[in-house]
Amino acid sequence: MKKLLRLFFVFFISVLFQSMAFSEAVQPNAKKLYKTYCNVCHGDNRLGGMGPALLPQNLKRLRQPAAKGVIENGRDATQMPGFSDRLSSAEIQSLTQWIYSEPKVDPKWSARDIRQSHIIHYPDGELGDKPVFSADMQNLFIVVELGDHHATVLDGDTFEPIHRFQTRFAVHGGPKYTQDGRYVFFASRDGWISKFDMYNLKTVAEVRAGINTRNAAVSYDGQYVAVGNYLPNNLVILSAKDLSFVTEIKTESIEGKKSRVSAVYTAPPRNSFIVAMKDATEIWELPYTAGDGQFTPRKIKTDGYLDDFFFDPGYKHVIGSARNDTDQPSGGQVIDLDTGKKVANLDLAGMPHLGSGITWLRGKERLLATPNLKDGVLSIIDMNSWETIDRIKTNGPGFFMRSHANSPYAWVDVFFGPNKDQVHVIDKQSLKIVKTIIPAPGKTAAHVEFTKNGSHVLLSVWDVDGAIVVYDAVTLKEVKRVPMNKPSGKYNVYNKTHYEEGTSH
Ligand code: DHE
Repeated sequence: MKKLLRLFFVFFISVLFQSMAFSEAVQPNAKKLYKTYCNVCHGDNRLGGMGPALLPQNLKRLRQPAAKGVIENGRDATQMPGFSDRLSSAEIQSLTQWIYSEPKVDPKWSARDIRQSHIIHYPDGELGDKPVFSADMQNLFIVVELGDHHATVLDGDTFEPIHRFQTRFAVHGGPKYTQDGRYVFFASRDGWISKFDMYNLKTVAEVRAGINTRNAAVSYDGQYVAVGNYLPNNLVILSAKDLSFVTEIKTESIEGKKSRVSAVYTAPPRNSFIVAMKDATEIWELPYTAGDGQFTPRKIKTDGYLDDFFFDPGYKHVIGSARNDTDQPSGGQVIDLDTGKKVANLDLAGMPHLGSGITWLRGKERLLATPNLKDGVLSIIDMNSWETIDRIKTNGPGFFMRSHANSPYAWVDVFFGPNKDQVHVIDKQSLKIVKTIIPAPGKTAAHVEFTKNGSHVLLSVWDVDGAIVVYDAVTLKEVKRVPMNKPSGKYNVYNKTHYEEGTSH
């Protein structure tokens, strides 16, 4: 009997080892692989380092098969090497699955972490106070090139690049200028905030303010940078002088429920930041001139979620809409920021992208136009009555919209679908599409910005083999093509710092 038991034990152990060896081959230890191959660049706990954070929240814009391809073959024009010579396909698959899995404990990014990440490349006062090149400093553009994570400073008169420099990985949202146009602040999806000196063409300071960041805003008085984070759930206030940490405001609703921040904006006439919440039915206003360093939020209760914002020119009203919120009575709401009360519901088509909205005058009426991410429809709203006065049919859902007070036209792209290479030009008075431009057949054409005086329009061919295409804003004829690597947004100093009605703020 003892012999039989011993035999059974040996058999059991060998089966166990075999099955362990099998499961090891099929499901290699991703955590161990990460430590060996990824940790050095992507940081402890997948929080990012030289490379981006590898958490589901940060990777949602990259599909799993594409991520697997990056691990196999590397990513062009970055430090990311391919691992197919060292890792088996099963190991790469396992790593891919793991980086898309939720971490066991919520990642933390404390004030201490922020302080420790702070880098001052050039202390205040070390660089000269005069531009190191000659150009109209008000007519410069920053063009973000997503293809290889660079940005280009472009002369808005000659359309010649002046300087090209590396940004952090995946800059998102508009870089924000100080009022004099000397400095510009970038936010990356991984939470890095960079301060760039336009006079000296140098990145002067950087800090990691979060793990998964939405965007940043600069106070009108140039004192503070506010950073809105998904992860952790907070707003971080930095000094605009050197990006040093000032304070953190945990984003908890009136009922004490944690919320991600959808976006933060500056409201110049109000001397405050306005904050959109992802998980709370509230809007926050954060005055920044109280001088007590407290940044106490005024929490305005709203009727439903509002996570995408637009403001009227006087910043009296915020116009908000929710993404994927089917309970919403209509596409959007108008809230009076003084009273905190809703003054109107908006009838908006599809999934509005109010952040890309613009306004213009038609006769005496001020109109608001907003594209939407789901349907090929542009909603036109009278900002006096808040009625939708027109719906312009486009050849597909659009992402960005632009005009200029000096231009008779508004431009909107067709970002999604088979017509993604098209951009419509709309007459602002008749509300008719007068021309559809295809700058590069088959390649996405998106995001325009006007020059300072509105004479020219710069459009992105959103491709690694892409370009900025310059058009005469009146004749709509192409003037120049500047090759660029997946240029996304472009930002004119004058238009941004003067809150031009045809551009985003
Ligand atoms: Fe953006 C601006 C939110 C996806 C490119 N985008 C913004 C802003 C917000 C926002 C709140 C305003 C911030 C600012 O400028 O301060 N974006 C969102 C989303 O919620 C969404 C739909 C999903 C997400 O993943 O976050 C989204 N955005 C994208 C993209 O896929 C784009 C096309 C490519 C990318 O970079 O990821 C993209 N977003 C942009 C750009 C701006 C922007 C270029 C600046 C617009 C401007 O001209 O001001």
